[in-house]
Amino acid sequence: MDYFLTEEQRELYQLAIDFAREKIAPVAGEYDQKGEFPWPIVKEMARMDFFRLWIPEEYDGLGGGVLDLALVTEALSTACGGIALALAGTALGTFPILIAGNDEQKQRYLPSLAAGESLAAFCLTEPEAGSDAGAMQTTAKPDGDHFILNGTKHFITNGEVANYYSVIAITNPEKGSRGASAFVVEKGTEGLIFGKKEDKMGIRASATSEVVFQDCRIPKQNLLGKEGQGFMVAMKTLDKSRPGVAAQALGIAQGAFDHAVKYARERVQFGTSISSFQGLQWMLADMATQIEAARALVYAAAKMIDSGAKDVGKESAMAKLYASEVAMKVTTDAVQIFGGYGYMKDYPVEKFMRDAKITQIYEGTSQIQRNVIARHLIKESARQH
Ligand code: COS
Repeated sequence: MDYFLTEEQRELYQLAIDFAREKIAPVAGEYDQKGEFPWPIVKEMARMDFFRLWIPEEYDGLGGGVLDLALVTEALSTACGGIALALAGTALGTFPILIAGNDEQKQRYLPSLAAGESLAAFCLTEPEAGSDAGAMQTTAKPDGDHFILNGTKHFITNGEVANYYSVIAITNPEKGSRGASAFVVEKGTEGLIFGKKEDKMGIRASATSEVVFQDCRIPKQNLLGKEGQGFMVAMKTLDKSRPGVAAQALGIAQGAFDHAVKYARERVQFGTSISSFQGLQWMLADMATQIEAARALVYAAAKMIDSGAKDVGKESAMAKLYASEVAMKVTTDAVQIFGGYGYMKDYPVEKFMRDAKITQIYEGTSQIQRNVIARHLIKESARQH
């Protein structure tokens, strides 16, 4: 389908697809099996300038937007959603700096992130604050020219491998989530400790770990925006990043579909290619249609964000909800088309199915996306009537 992308965007997508085929696909299985962070591929992605995409030109970026990032994330995810996450997770960690950082902070952090010399992570989730992000307990106490952070963030993408951590912590406990503030904590700061490294079902090439703050003292200059704006910064970050998860889901679905359709052509049962059976044809037709519908929603949400639209929460949540549900459905159907072979690790589709599952969970579960969408719908209706 034609989404009327610019010539540059088509080239960018093709570049990333070629990269995915040549550099990621051959090693995706090995990284998945070992659960290892793909440093050599990350270095190559940096050489391809993928980390510059969403960073403004004045900070050594390419000045692109969420759509550019989505195109590359989708393309890389057709080979491995876990490896693509090194990039998308860094974008997520960078967004609070872009949203709330001052020029000095941007100058300090963005150029090395743009070059891919540093990676970023976003620290919001805690053991007791997942969907209810406002229930976070990590504190940042003012102390002269510093804040002292204490608490545990967990399930942090790029945990341990990142150099800069965008952290949301409570500065005014009396105000609950309205008393949260956003900070950057640099790797190497005393009291920034990496805890348990998670052993995951899917996206196993992505590093996920606990990030613990123990009397972690950071300068006041590391506060992003104003005190009390942290929850708002977190929500705006998620509004901007959810189309990226949707793009990851889309790529995973596309990758699984490509394998499934090829297999359906080649596999012979009852003396003929299984692709000649109508039951299977209808599955393929539904999978392709769902993928295309997800793509339309993801690109539209990304374009809306890039246009500077003020409130993108609903569209962003819709894209993430729909694309992640499609990813789960399509990858499950791909395993079904492969039959018993699909269930075996010798074939690629079971990995796509494992990788798809997280897209329905992180950066807000499908249930939370529905809550966000419904809140917007009800507010819009109240405004109209
Ligand atoms: N943009 C800007 N501000 C926002 C916002 C958004 N998208 N969403 C909420 N806010 C503001 C509200 O306007 C409100 O501000 P005021 O106090 O000034 O009115 C404040 O934030 C609190 O909002 P709300 O009362 O709606 O927050 P809730 O605690 O009810 O939580 C949900 C809302 C459930 C949507 C939020 O907790 C959420 O997104 N949870 C999922 C978190 C998540 O995705 N976690 C995954 C890990 S991150 S990788």
